Amino acid sequence: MKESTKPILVTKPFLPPMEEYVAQIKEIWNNAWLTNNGPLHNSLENKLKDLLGGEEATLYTNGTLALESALQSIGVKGEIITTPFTFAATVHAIVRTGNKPVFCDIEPSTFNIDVNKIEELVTDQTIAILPVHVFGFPCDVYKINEIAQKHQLKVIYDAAHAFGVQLNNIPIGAFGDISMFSFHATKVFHSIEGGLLSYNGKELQRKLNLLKNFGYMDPENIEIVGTNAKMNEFQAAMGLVNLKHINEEIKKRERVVNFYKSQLNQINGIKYIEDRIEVKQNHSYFPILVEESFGIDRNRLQEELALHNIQTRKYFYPLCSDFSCYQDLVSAKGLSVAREIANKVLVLPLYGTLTEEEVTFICHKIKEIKIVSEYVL
Ligand code: T4K
Repeated sequence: MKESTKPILVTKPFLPPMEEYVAQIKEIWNNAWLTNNGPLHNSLENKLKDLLGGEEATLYTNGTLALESALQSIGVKGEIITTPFTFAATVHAIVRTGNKPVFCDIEPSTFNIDVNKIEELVTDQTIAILPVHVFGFPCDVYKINEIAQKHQLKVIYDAAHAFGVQLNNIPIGAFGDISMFSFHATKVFHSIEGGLLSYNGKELQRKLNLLKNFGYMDPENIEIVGTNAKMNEFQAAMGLVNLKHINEEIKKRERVVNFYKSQLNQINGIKYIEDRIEVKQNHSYFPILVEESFGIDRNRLQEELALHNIQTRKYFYPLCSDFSCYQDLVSAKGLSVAREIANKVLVLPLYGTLTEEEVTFICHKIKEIKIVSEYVL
């Protein structure tokens, strides 16, 4: 099989036809309004409100600041139970808002927080649970809701990967108190950089709008200690244009994922997360597990694939709990399932324009690497 001359990247941002973006940003020149809740920002916010599940939606310049605002909006500080199997931003948001992260192990079938291990971590300091719908696979939102009700905790979902995901025909942002979506360039839906909180209630909306704009009521009144987390008009323009293409992009990704599965299911030692009938997925990432029976470990497979110009990522290795800034926390110990998954996981290239030839090439190389390793051993 012919080698790839260009690197196959782990992800490629979706880019709409350039003329569509140019037409959209012409409006910015007409309006002479660049940021601070401009017309494109407001239009995008309204459109997304109806899609993501909450009654209200607030746009941000990125997902990290959105998550920080969500945590600040709780109004008290304390311990927040979260997963170690996530991007650093999840845990940083907890600490940067003056709270303490408490790591909970994950479950092997979804890589999400293990709902059977949350309650043993609840103390009188606990204020919230911050689960992540990692790779867009939904958490057990019903059980999490039950635990939160019982202990009077807030539930803030990190739904950074979960744009467009539905559970039992309900948009994923309808669950919990607040859900944060990331619109970073590498996400299924993006606005170059961007983020959004989906939630219910006008009072919370008022608070979040203050938090993202310096706490600014009017030129002479600052009510709370806010930040600057506003999405600008160029970002909103990209979001508006990309929104027109999102359904098609998700369909294309679904085809790529199904094609991967049809080839990988013949390889002993490669596992992937199975589809669930009640979940409408967005195919944001394609993580596989490299089991012992594959013959070589995940790191070797990644190195070998790189020699053939195939870029993969060890999302999420190391665990957040193993970063030097978090490893001394009591809850950073143990976490045996998360540790095992982090040691086996490999995210394969996935984007709408990835061709069947490229997927065939990647799968062929995985098979070839396995055969050679068996021969050498
Ligand atoms: N919570 C979770 C669970 C998250 O995963 C994230 C972000 C957040 C919170 C925070 O949301 P934001 O504040 O970011 O909105 C990337 C992203 O920067 C980050 O947004 C994302 N998660 C994380 C999982 O991945 P890197 O350092 O791995 O990305 P990078 O630059 O190596 O790019 C990945 C691939 O994409 C490469 O093959 C190159 C390609 N690429 C990338 C960009 C930016 C392009 O081809 N073009 C591009 O413009 O972090």
